[in-house]
Amino acid sequence: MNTINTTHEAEVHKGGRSLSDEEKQSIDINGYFRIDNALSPAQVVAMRTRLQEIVDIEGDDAGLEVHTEVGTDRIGDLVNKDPMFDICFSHPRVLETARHMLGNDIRLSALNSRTALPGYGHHGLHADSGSKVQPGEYEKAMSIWLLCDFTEDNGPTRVVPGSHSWGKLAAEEMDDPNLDHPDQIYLTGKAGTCFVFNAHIWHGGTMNNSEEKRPAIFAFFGRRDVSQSIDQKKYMRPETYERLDATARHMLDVEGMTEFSPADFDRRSDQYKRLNKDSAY
Ligand SMILES: O=C(O)CCC(=O)C(=O)O
Repeated sequence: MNTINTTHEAEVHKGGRSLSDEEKQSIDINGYFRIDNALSPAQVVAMRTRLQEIVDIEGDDAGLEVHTEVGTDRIGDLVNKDPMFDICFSHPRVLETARHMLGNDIRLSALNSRTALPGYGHHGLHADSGSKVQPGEYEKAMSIWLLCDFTEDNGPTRVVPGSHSWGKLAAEEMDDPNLDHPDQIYLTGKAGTCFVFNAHIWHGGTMNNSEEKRPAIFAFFGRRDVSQSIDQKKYMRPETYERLDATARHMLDVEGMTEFSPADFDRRSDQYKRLNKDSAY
């Protein structure tokens, strides 16, 4: 038995029961899976509060590591911004689901947040991997962590069940991927729920028609032979590295680091100091 399998079994054990055959079959067919109570109510409140603090501190720099988008608050690289987010890349059932989709040898690709502001948030249907893959050759899996209840009104994520296995892109198949797909469903659920979905599934944000923000964290996983959205080694801060255990370092693929290059990130180092100064964690 190799290290990865041993780690995997330990994680499953810590997290209680592992996926049943029925659950695995549903994941294979539908391309997504719901995990209730992945976060406690206290974690939800703490994360929501911290995301807002980070957005306020980062200002116009927020999201620059990955992507910015009008009408949303996006934050990149949450790995290095507060340890409270570590659960999003270490939750046993989430990892087991991602491994069921991709195979055992996975790593974190990126850990970001996206908060749809009132009146915004709609996306065209898309896959988070630009390439068309055949069933069983899946490269990436996404997990979305609900930091408020997702209702039909406040901009829940939509997915087209089964589309991960079609080997086709929404942009090629639909006249207008911004429109509804006849088979789409909304991923609604209580705050603290985590949906894990095959990143090849056609999905997208929807319009937040409520008066409140719709915050969520996205932990993106990929096969280890596929490039990361954020090169975790380049972004790794020495203090983050220190606190991560061997399993977490393996998940981020940053094991054995002896040199860090904060010079590359001078512009941001003050920002990181400010982020960490008042952290209660
Ligand atoms: O925020 C959402 O509901 C979906 C986000 C999404 O699909 C994306 O950022 O690619």
